[in-house]
This record gives sequence, C-alpha cells and structure tokens, in this order.
Amino acid sequence: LSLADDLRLALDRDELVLHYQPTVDLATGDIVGFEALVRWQHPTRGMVPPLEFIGIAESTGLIVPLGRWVLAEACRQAVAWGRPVKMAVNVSVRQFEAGDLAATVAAVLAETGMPADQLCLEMTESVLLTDTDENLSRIVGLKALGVMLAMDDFGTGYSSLAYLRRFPMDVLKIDRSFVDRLGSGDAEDETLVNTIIRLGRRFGMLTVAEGIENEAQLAVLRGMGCDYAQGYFLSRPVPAPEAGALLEAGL
Ligand code: G
Ligand code: G
Ligand code: MN
Ligand code: NA
Repeated sequence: LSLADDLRLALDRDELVLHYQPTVDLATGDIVGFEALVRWQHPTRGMVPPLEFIGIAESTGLIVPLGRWVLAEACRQAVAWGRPVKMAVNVSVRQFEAGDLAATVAAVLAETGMPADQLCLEMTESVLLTDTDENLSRIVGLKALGVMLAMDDFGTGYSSLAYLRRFPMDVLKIDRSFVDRLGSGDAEDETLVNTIIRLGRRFGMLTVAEGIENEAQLAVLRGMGCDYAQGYFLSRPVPAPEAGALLEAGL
C-alpha cells in the first residue's frame, strides 16, 4: 500500500492525533490558547510528521475529510478543557478552495459547542495570493461565523502588503525565520520584526511571534510589545493530557 492508501485508512482507524502548542501572552505569561498540530501514528512507520503527509492529503483531496476531522477534534478538546481557551487550526489552500469551508466550520461549531470567537483559522499567504472575488467571499463567509482568522508564516510568501487592507485578518503570525535572528544584537533583524509588529498593530491585528527558542528572543519581543508568543522555549507541541495540565498549572 502507498502512503496515500494508508492515509485514506488512517482516518477510519483513528491513527491521527493532535498535539497542542501553547500560545502565551507576553505581558502576563498566561497561556491564552493552543495551536493544534496533526500527527499520524502509523502502525508500522511510527510517527509520521505532517510535512510528509499534508502534501499527499492535498493532492489526493483527503485534506477535506482530514481537515474536517482536525477542526472537530480541536474544538471538541477545547470545549472539554472546560475553560475559555483559544484554539488555532491550520487550514491549507486546497481545503480553503475545495467545498464549502464555512459550512463545515459552522457544522463543527454547532456539533461541538465551541464558541466561534475561540476558534482561529490559520492560513498562509498562499491562500490569499489568489486575490480573487471568490476568495474574498470565502473569507467574508468565514468571518461572518465570528471565527478569528490568522495570517500564518507572515513575511515568507510572495504577496504584496495590499491584501492586509483587503482581507479582514485578526491575527498576524510572524514567521520564525525572523524570530530566529532576534536577540543576537543585529539591528536590522530587530527593525524588521519591530516593523511587522507595528504594521499588525496599525491594522488592528494581534501579533504572534513563532519559534521562540530562547530567553533573549522572548525579552526582545516583549520589549517590542508583541502580543503573544509560541516556541520550543515556552513549550513544544504536546499531547492533549499534557496540554490540559499546562492549562491548569501554567508554564
Ligand atoms: O507540526 P509541525 O509540527 O511539524 O507542522 C509542520 C507543518 O504542518 C506546519 O506548516 C503546519 O502548519 C502543518 N500542519 C500541522 N498540522 C496541520 C493541520 O492540521 N492541517 C494543515 N493543513 N496543516 C498542518
Ligand atoms: O507552519 P506553521 O507555523 O503552522 O507550523 C508550525 C511549525 O513550527 C510546527 O512544525 C511546529 O512544530 C514548529 N515549531 C513550533 N515552535 C518551534 C520552535 O520554537 N522552533 C522550531 N524550529 N519549530 C517550531
Ligand atoms: Mn500555524
Ligand atoms: Na507559521
């Protein structure tokens, strides 16, 4: 069987699991939410990382049922924790463009009881690269549900800045390639990140820095007034029980 055949079966066999990476308020240190990241516990290959199967899921169309499962599982878990917590879910281009994502999200919110404003859908610039009326109406349809929308990996795509004013995004996630070089005293890198934070703020967006791996980066971002942060220094993505424990006890 090919990996694609296996993936088709994986959904039915409950081989997919979600890990959750905390999003931390830089001002208070509190966990405000999590990003759900899918993993595949393959019966013979072991843990298969998403980079190896999201592409296959997209090219086979399996991303649609897989994406629906991820949405439902992430929402179900957020509600099960029994306290207000934001849950961010990654949405790939194919999932955004195939079928009616807004209808799927509406159904998942209804069946899980997840409050719409606690769900955040993360999209990369490639989703917005096709700056068509159809894509705009898809975005508007999602916004109408009351969910939050995040621009993931900001700064790495080919896009112009024009879509920031065209698409109503709520969250700007600063790509970790920019965060990587912070705290080493390079003035240009600091200027770049500072400018992105100000840009986000100016457009009324929450800013989230990704990939924080040390204290120095954290301090620089806090000083710049970045709202939230994620990264191995704070916590790796962890299974649901560990995430629940972090939510109870704090970091
Ligand atoms: O989770 P890392 O832990 O390895 O994730 C690698 C890549 O896979 C990231 O770009 C991430 O956005 C993507 N990814 C992880 N989980 C999902 C998911 O549920 N759906 C989609 N579309 N992408 C995901
Ligand atoms: O593309 P997206 O931003 O959704 O993917 C997040 C990816 O970044 C996941 O693969 C996640 O495991 C990874 N990640 C999260 N924190 C860190 C970090 O501090 N360093 C590195 N190198 N990767 C991280
Ligand atoms: Mn993401
Ligand atoms: Na990202």
